[in-house]
Amino acid sequence: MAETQPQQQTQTASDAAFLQPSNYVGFDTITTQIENRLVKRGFTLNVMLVGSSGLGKSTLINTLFSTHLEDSSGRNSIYEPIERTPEIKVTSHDLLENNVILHLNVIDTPGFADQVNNNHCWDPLTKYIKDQHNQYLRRELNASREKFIKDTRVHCVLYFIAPNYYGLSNLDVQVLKKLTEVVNVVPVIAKSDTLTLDERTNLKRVLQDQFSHYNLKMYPYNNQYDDRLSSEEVQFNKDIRSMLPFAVIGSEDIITTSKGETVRGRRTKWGMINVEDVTQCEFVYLRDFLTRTHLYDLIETTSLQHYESFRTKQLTALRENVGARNSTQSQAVSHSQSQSQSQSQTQQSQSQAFQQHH
Ligand SMILES: Nc1nc2c(ncn2[C@@H]2O[C@H](COP(=O)(O)OP(=O)(O)O)[C@@H](O)[C@H]2O)c(=O)[nH]1
Ligand SMILES: [Mg+2]
Repeated sequence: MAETQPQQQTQTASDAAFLQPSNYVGFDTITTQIENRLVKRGFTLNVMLVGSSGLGKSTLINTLFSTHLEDSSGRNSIYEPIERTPEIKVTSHDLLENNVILHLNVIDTPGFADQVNNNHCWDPLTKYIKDQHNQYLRRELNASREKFIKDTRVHCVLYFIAPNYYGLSNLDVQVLKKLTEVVNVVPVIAKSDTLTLDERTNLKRVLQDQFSHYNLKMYPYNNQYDDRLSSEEVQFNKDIRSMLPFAVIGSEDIITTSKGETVRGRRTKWGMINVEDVTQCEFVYLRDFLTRTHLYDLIETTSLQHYESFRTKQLTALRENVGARNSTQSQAVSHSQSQSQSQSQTQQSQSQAFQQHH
């Protein structure tokens, strides 16, 4: 009995407050146990692609996951119609890497600036995002709740900015304002091979200024006081924010270099671009950030921040509605009670009058 009793040890300042068992108990394996469960279930990531038609949305998502997930709209002849996404389209894929299953849902959206009047063209997007939150909330509040609620909430919006010299258009600003309020938005400069290095640096600076001028909060957020994050993570997020938007190039083609290496890239008249070369574009930074360092944080932030604020608003509104309904009902009841009281008083006086009369 005495050997198994945990005893207090003061090893370092940080674990001074913890009791350390004198023998190995094994509860440290809980991390492996959790990992096994999670790996068995797999992870779900829902990525929404937003930007004008032809900015390379489909190509980039295929490049990111090294898989052909979406058809790109490149044409082989002028007679082929230009493919446009007329409505929100969700495609689902199960990817497997070293035993880990990723249920990836790609939400393709109608291109912006495709219409003559682009007013409120963001409505279907914000509606889709809110509808997914709503569905999740309903499932959560169900009396017979599912063991694992299917997660269709959008974890990340990849927002494609055209490679121009002036930065965000008015439409971009309006759309980004709406989106950044309800979802994690990661901005990218599309087709950055069309910009010279100076133009790219300049455009990045303009965009950074516009983000702060219009107060557009891009992901990762400045969660300095978030106790989930270590100081290194806070610093890392700060470094990433200073790099936004990532200047990317997408390609589905595998090409062979003069040295005989096969790389993912674009062959042009004047040479070739290796998409995975960090001296040529920031695609690798984006991929590492989305898949290797922040994949779980995107999912968690969606749940703890965006969904939570939606949930709070909905439940508060519901409570207020119920409260208002109850108070009208109780007013109605008290009104009918006072009516019946006055009726009984009248009856009483009538019966007194009746008795006096007889
Ligand atoms: N120069 C260049 N062209 C690209 C890039 N990404 C895609 N494209 C081309 O742009 C065209 C439209 O791409 P697509 O992915 O269908 O655009 P989406 O309409 O936004 O989905 C295709 O011909 C692609 O090959 C890029 O980074 N640079
Ligand atoms: Mg497309």
